Amino acid sequence: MLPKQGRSSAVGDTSQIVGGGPKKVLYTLATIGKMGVGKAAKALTAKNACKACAYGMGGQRGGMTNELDEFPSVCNKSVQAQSTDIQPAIPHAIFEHPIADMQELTGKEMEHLGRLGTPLFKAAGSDRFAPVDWDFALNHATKKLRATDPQRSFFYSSGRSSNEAGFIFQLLARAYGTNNVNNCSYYCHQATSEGLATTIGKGTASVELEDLTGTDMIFVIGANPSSNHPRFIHMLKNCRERGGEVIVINPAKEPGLVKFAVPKSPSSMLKGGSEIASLYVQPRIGSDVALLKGIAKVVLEMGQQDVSFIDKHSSGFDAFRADLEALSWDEIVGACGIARDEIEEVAVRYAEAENAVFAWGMGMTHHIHGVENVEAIANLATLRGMVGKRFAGLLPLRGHSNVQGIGTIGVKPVLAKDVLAKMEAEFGVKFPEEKGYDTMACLKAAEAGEVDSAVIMGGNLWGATPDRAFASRAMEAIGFKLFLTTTLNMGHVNGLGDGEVLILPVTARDEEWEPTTQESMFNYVRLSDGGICRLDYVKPESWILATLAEGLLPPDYPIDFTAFRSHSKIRDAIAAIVPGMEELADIDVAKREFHIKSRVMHTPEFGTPDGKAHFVVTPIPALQRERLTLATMRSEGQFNTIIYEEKDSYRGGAGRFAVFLNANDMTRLGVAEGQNVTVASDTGRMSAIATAFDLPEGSAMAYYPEANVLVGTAVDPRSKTPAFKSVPIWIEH
Ligand SMILES: Nc1nc2c(c(=O)[nH]1)N[C@H]1C(S)=C(S)[C@@H](COP(=O)(O)OP(=O)(O)OC[C@H]3O[C@@H](n4cnc5c(=O)[nH]c(N)nc54)[C@H](O)[C@@H]3O)O[C@H]1N2
Ligand SMILES: Nc1nc2c(c(=O)[nH]1)N[C@H]1C(S)=C(S)[C@@H](COP(=O)(O)OP(=O)(O)OC[C@H]3O[C@@H](n4cnc5c(=O)[nH]c(N)nc54)[C@H](O)[C@@H]3O)O[C@H]1N2
Ligand code: SF4
Ligand SMILES: [Mo]
Repeated sequence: MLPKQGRSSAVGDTSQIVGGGPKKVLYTLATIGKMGVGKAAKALTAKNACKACAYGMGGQRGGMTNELDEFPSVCNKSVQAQSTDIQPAIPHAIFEHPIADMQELTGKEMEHLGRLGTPLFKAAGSDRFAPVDWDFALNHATKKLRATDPQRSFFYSSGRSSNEAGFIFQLLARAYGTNNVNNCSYYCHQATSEGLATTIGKGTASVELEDLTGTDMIFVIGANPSSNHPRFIHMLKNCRERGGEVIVINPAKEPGLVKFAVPKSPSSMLKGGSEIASLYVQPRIGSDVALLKGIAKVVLEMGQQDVSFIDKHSSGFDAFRADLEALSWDEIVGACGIARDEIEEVAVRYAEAENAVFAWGMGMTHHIHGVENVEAIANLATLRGMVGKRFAGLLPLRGHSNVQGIGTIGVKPVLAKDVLAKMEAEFGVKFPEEKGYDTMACLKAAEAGEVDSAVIMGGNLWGATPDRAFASRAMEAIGFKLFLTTTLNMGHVNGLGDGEVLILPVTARDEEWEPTTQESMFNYVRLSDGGICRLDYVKPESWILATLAEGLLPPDYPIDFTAFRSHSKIRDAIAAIVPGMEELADIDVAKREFHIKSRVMHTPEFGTPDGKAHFVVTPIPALQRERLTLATMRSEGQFNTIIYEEKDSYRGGAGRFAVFLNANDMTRLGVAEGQNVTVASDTGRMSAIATAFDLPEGSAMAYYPEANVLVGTAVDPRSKTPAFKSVPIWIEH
């Protein structure tokens, strides 16, 4: 039986099919303009958490409202995310084209094909997808997974799915028989989890949103919130307006962090933007440990450390101080390229701050020494007693809207001992004991021919993985791939190989049949109502996973997955198993959103065994100097591998294939502005357009995911995160 086309595509009112041009596949042009005001307003005001970033917005206080009841707290990103979901279904005629034709589309064109409205199947050896019905799809998936040795499978999830879907995803993987279950955080903030564990004994932010309203200093390290966490900019601007300081540490002079025109603020718009950074420090890529140690060294030299806090609430201080005393200024300045007086200026201002918040992003974690970067931040905060009190603390700027929740409820290869024990007790089941694989380890195993099946819930594993050729080899080698997704992306048409592929269409957050929950980077759990019906042939992720479990596990299996079709049953289980999540049990009745217990630290009680904050000695990493060092990052008009706009309005309108270089480096290399060049690394080559940017000499930048052809697969030994932001490159022309 051929499945239905999906309601909105049958109406065909909002999609326009155009043909011709160099691309053989026809694509629909769906934009926010065509969403219609009514549809857009409905999507934005409904009580659902924002789908885009993890800053958090929406939920039971109403769409466009944050936990401080500030309205409207919306930004362009959430509108973009909605514009994607609100599209009609991809017309079936598209699937008459071979997959090779689809590979010619750009990420943006894939996105604009529309929503996936039907399950798709690619048979072994076939060159195209066929729409299939749900019965076939689910039966076939069950059959394939049953025929697979669970140890030769993995489960990957992105951070957009709900706590409810995530919980049964990992439970299904473990019940099936593997701990190879992980999420995109191994490409993202895993270094933060590791680095906070060794220092403050926790893995997430120590502050809540309200703390940002009373702080007088905010460090923004290795992050570009003007594009990636836009609402955070308001807090930076407010901090400046209160007379506080914003200290940016970033090799690139990001225009949106120098000045920002806040749309909601008429005075900011009139003045042509508010000044955001009070100090802008531009270390070489990868050299932050040296800079942060330099700042700490000056604080000590000035005697501005918090002696009483250090005595009562910390350990490891003597070794930390001895290491800094032995460190020479030549070594510090030589490593980071920042003059001693500039470092002193930062330290003097930090010493004057009463309350400081340290925020950081991928510029810290995407390195072979990502964990040390995070530890160096925690050290600097601890030195002045800036963790464990109100208005001060540590704030990793998390990525996907529920990536933190997905980790909290167990989509990870190693569960905390207490969580595993409680899960086993709750269900009366013994789960696998071996250590599961992180994301890169899964792909390395796949490349080695050791993976037969993969279950991939959301995301774009092919596109997000370093070394495009490697990613293709690894994904192609997996004989059966099962994807759950809202839209098609390049990872659904590349890396497929000769094996079988099933792609199942899922409901977006605001279309879920039952309410779901999400956790923001402030440890705040929101309830999303769901309930909007746009496409009539898509299913919730939890429904699909429960059905798979019914087919995969024996009828007398102790866990009742059928009951988990009801999300309140899943929440009961999470509340019983995951410490701090007790309030989840009645969130749908009480409609009371909450901060996860004991995460926000307003008193100096830490999660380490001795209850103290630990100083950790962080050696300055050796950085290569023979070549340029390239960081790959995001543009204004993209959300990870989803490209909404080709041009970056914050970086002078640069296109996707810009390579940003220091002007002196360009002169030295004999490269002119706008010149076509080849960027080469040990891993691959990319054609690019040379673009001068305010960067330190030796540092360069290019956009992800395009530049993933250049990034190698080596990972940080502690967090397993690839070095997406320190790729040795050279320029050919
Ligand atoms: N609009 C939009 N929002 C997003 C996303 C998106 O793609 N688009 N993605 C979401 C996700 S998953 C994440 S993880 C976050 C990412 O948000 P960010 O962490 O802001 O991500 P990036 O753009 O990758 O990199 C941020 C900055 O790191 C700097 N940087 C590079 N190398 C170094 C270094 O060695 N040291 C220092 N100090 N800085 C360095 C770059 O110059 C860049 O400004 O955003 C989330 N929000
Ligand atoms: N070179 C380089 N590589 C990087 C990075 C970098 O800075 N540089 N950043 C890394 C980081 S921080 C991250 S987080 C990863 C991101 O890696 P991923 O999370 O794997 O990738 P995304 O591009 O965010 O995935 C977007 C896709 O998710 C699917 N999707 C969206 N919403 C839903 C939903 O509600 N349910 C389901 N089932 N699917 C949905 C859609 O297919 C969409 O195209 O990339 C990493 N890779
Ligand atoms: S800052 Fe993040 S959570 Fe807030 S509206 Fe924008 S994308 Fe959504
Ligand atoms: Mo991320």
